[in-house]
Amino acid sequence: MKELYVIATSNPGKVREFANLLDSNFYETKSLSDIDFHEKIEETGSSFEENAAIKANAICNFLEKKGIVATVIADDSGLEVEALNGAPGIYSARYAGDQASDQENYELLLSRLKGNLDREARFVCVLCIQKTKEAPRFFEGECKGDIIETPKGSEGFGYDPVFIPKGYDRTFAEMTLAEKKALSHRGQAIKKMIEALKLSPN
Ligand code: ITT
Repeated sequence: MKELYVIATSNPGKVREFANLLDSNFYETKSLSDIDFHEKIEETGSSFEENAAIKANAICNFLEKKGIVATVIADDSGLEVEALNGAPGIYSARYAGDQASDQENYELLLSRLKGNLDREARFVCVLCIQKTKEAPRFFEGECKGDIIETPKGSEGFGYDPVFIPKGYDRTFAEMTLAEKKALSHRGQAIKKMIEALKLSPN
């Protein structure tokens, strides 16, 4: 029987980046809607790691109650901007308010950086992988870059239109999914997880 993996995110942008993660000959992969999980998980932690663990744990408990044995992969991520002392950080998804859109979030960021010549930033992603009843494991990835002044591109999600990775001249929102994955914080964390756990990627 194939091992079941649940990708514990309700962010459609992340879902796209996790799609086809594992070899379907060996694993069955499900999303939160596939397992009928529609609740909001409160992210009350004070680090990416804590929040990733909270999400993985919530889904593990949900699966356990249903008697389903699975491995859960949760992602907590965000953008740390040097000139803003690491903000928005763990608050990236709700920088401009609880219901804020991606555009409202990056516009607030651009307004806070207006006139500032220091544009250095990094994306961080912490994955928490947890099998029902087992201890969680964590994998972290980062991607350094700069915040531009005017948004560019329509791919990706979140702060992608304002972030150019170091050594490149296009934003993440101007890259294909494959190009972004090769460079991104999420791509790096996924690579570490696959290597450490000897998983078979797609
Ligand atoms: P889940 O908790 O359901 O996974 P979320 O969007 O609330 O979804 P986070 O709490 O981890 O997830 O917040 C991550 C935010 O950081 C995300 O909403 C974006 O604003 C930003 N972010 C993370 N990774 C990004 C990426 O690859 N490109 C652009 N923005 C990103």
